[in-house]
Amino acid sequence: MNNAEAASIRHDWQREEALALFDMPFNDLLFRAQSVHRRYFDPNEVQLSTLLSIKTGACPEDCKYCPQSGHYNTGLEKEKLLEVDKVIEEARAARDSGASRFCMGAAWRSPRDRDMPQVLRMIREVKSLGLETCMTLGMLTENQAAQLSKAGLDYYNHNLDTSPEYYGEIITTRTFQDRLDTLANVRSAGMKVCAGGIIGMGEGEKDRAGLLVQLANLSPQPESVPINMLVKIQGTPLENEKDVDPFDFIRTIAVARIMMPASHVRLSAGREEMNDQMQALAFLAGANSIFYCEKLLTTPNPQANNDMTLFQRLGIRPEQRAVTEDSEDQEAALLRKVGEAQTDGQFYNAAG
Ligand code: SAM
Ligand code: DTB
Ligand code: SF4
Repeated sequence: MNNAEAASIRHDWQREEALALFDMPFNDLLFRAQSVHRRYFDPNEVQLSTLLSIKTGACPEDCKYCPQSGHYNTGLEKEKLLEVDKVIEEARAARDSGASRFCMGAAWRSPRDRDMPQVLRMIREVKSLGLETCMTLGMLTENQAAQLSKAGLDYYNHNLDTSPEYYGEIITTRTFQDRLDTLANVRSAGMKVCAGGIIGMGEGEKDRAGLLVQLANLSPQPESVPINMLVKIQGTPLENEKDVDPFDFIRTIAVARIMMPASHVRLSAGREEMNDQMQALAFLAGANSIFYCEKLLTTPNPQANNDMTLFQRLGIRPEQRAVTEDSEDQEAALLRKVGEAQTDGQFYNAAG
């Protein structure tokens, strides 16, 4: 990013301005988002992050969307903190199938001090494979954030989820301010911030605008902005929520791209419910990252082969991680994946 690009990033967004973007004609909005996107990114590159649940279920928080909350009966099988070796095995497989970042998620309100040594070992080992590291473990104290950063954690994911006004409708066991406090601790410990939200929880357009204003006005803006479409989970209070209009979801991506021009915007949960055309529109609107794994934390996600086939059809390349000795291996692995998808007959043969 050059100086002019950095200087044009704003931290004084007003909700009315964000709402005005949402209200633009769809084609005008997409054109503007794509124009911004091209000033900051290669429009044909998408970053791949693989996700692994390192501790599953029985969470004390009451997030109304979440299959892992202990407050609802979702039939989920709980799992205690995974052994480091198991995590390494999964991280190596992610690297070999072309992911550049490995994200580890735990169903905690916040990590306990006695879990920290195991968590820190995970970070060191995953990093030594040449992958970028990301964790999402709930709220962090300053001291915990410093420990994670020192072990080599590149990114911390902590979502604001929705607008400050709607937050209390979705979660009562913590406040919006608690989320902001953790994000501040992550920043001051020197880690990159991954923060976004969920669309489809019954919120209005003003809440979507309010969420994006909160994210964009963080200074610096989050490097990574996951936009999740609610995965409706039986047993949670949001199980019968109405479907999001796909165009409204795409609008949210486009507005995020315009307001946070230099951030990676991730097309996150919900891709199982999206057809290829909708995903292509999301990339056109400025999404340039996905979760690349057959399972998110507890719910299904598209198969790697299907993602590679879609990328091939759209001429999209996976973004390579910063050059390391292993990057040639990574390229070879990706070519192999594409080759496998071709032999599986997944590609449309234009030659007949
Ligand atoms: N417990 C930690 C926390 O809440 O910060 C980390 C894990 S939590 C599962 C990570 C994020 O996943 C949540 O903040 C939420 O945005 C997203 N998420 C959880 N359940 C979801 C669902 N059913 N649909 C879409 N996104 C979901
Ligand atoms: C994020 O924004 N989405 C991911 C990740 N950060 C941790 C989680 C999505 C979870 C979807 C429901 C599940 O699989 O449990
Ligand atoms: Fe727990 Fe995180 Fe799920 Fe909330 S979103 S219930 S904090 S795992």
